Amino acid sequence: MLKNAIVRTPGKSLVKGLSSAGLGLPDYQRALKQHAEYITTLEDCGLEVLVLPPLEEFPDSTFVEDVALIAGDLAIITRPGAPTRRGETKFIERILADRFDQVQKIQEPGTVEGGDILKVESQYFIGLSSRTNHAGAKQLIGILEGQGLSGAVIELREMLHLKSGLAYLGNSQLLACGELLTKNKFQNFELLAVDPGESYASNCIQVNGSVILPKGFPKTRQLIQNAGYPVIELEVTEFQKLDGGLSCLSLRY
Ligand code: CIR
Repeated sequence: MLKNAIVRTPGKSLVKGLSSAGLGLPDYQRALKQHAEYITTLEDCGLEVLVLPPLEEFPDSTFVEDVALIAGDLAIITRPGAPTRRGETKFIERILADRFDQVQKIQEPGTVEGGDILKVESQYFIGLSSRTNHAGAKQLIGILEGQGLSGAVIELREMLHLKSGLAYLGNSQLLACGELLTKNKFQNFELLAVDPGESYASNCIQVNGSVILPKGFPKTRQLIQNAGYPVIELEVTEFQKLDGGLSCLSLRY
């Protein structure tokens, strides 16, 4: 069971966030409303949510998942590949140092962003992307192995992050799209293929049995419901404009 989530309220500087989506600038007021609904939904799923204040100097800091990974009693502070995001880590480190006995950090020249890390039971898949490099993935796997866990790398060519196109639903079922449908590392899983026209919906999260899905992707909703999971739909359009989505907006543990 997941018990906690950490989120960070977007700042007004959100409009200056990194983006390749080509969907225009986010509307700040709408982003705040969508963020508030995201928090309420996590609470409805049984999580206690710690809401951190905006960090105006870091436009992408609401995507809090990218700067840390929580693995049991250990918090791992990442080292974002995006230079404009690197300074976010010291803020999350302060928060996690108060809550976790052990804190480890990805070190230069390694880069890792949390969006490239997917936990599947006691195993972690790590996407090698423009944000997460070999050195970072190697360090991360070493840290995980020190905890009796394991990690495997997945090479990405098209996606920003691994979780842009992959989600673990539970019961050995992965939701996947695009290049992730053909990776041999997923042989032991049932792959639920997201329609190419709905690829954004691959970034969904399973929280205590329910799947939280972006609103407006009916084929994916049906696919997940057919697999036996209740679906909660949430509007996240303003974060989609910045290549972000449901998983990136929280650290869940
Ligand atoms: C970025 O490019 O870093 C942000 N605009 C979006 C980050 C999305 N995070 C994620 O997929 N885990």
